[in-house]
Amino acid sequence: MAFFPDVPKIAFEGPKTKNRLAYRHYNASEIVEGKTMQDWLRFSVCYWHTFRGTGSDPFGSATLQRPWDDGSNSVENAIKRVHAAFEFIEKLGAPFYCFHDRDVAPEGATISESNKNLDAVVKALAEEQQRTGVKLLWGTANLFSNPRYMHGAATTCNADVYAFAAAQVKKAIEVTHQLGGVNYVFWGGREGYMNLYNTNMKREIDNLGRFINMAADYAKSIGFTGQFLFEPKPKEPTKHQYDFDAAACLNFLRSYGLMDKVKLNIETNHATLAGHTMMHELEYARIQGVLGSIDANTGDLMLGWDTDQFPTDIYLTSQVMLVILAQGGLQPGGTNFDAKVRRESFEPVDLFHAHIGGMDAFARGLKIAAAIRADGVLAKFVKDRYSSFDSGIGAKIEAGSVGFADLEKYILEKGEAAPNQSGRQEMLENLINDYL
Ligand code: XUL
Ligand code: CO
Repeated sequence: MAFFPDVPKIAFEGPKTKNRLAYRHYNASEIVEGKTMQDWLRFSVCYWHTFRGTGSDPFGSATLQRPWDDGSNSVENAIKRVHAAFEFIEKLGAPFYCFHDRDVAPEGATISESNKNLDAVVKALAEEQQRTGVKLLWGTANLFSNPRYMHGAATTCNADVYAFAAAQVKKAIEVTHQLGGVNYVFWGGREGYMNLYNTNMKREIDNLGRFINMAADYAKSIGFTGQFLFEPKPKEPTKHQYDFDAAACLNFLRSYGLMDKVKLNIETNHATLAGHTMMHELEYARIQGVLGSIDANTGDLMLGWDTDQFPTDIYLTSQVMLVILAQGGLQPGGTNFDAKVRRESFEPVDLFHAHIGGMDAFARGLKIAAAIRADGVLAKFVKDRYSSFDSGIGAKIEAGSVGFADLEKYILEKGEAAPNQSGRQEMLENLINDYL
């Protein structure tokens, strides 16, 4: 049965095509800097927005037409949805997908029933992975929708809820492992607080540290070798999320002995909500060796919440790809479209337009970033800018061979510092425009 009967397999037709259901730039097998576009980009479709999104908002109900979905919470409906999802992913030609446990299978009245439902749907997912060759980029557990998690999961004040969350994550890691998932994600959900008057922050963060260590121990015990990823987000749903940004997550990972066990999954709209650019967050993670994967989307600078729009801005994708190329890729991570179509884009074909646009924007970003790197203009400018640290007193500072007294002696003898050179920001911004 075809769920998208009017949509053929999406092909690369080049920038001149008039066909809106074709790639203009994403050519999976094209080589850029020694690797295929597919390998650099490792695109992933997210199950929650793309197959569970309804278009409802606080002011109105569902708008999205999903003819394969009967709206029920049955396992049968969930399995039918799996078939629609894999037809979509296969036609798009994305190599990966991602899910939360509760996106793919309905929660039951007890955890045993939920696990049973999940097993039934995982069987269908495994069959579809086998049939199509689509792979699981990451799995995760939804520890925020059920009312039991109102105070958080690993940072809850209710020890039974903590145990419930542990049982849920244990199962989610097991199914991720079973499906050959190459990463497992922890996004904070409700791990944060609304008001310090009722909150023991130290206890909450310590318990979160214990939770992630237990998860890592369990994953190891069952032979799961995928990468664990933390996903920073500064606010929403709680006012203060503990995983505020890459820097806060790094502090957490270092404090709880998790640096060699967990990397980061950086999301554009989360970066901007934290008052950072995506490029800043990516570079911060990269230089510390923890850039694991990305959630590709974009926010709206006029709106202060997580709008999760599909990325179409070539400046943004070029900046993202500059950092990813500098790291030599994201593997085993990838580029997951944690993005949703607007509620006004209610037809199934809009899912194709949205993903094609995002994939083409990233493919262009990849080509633009590679061209900038090939010319070496930015790299040369930055290298020259810091050249005073390559020799003389600068080299001694970086070698750690001088202290404050030596530096004072040096500058007393010299009298004044060498003159500064221009940062040339405007010239560099103009130069980047030449590549777009
Ligand atoms: C929420 C968000 C999540 C995570 C997975 O803002 O980004 O969907 O990516 O839990
Ligand atoms: Co995300």
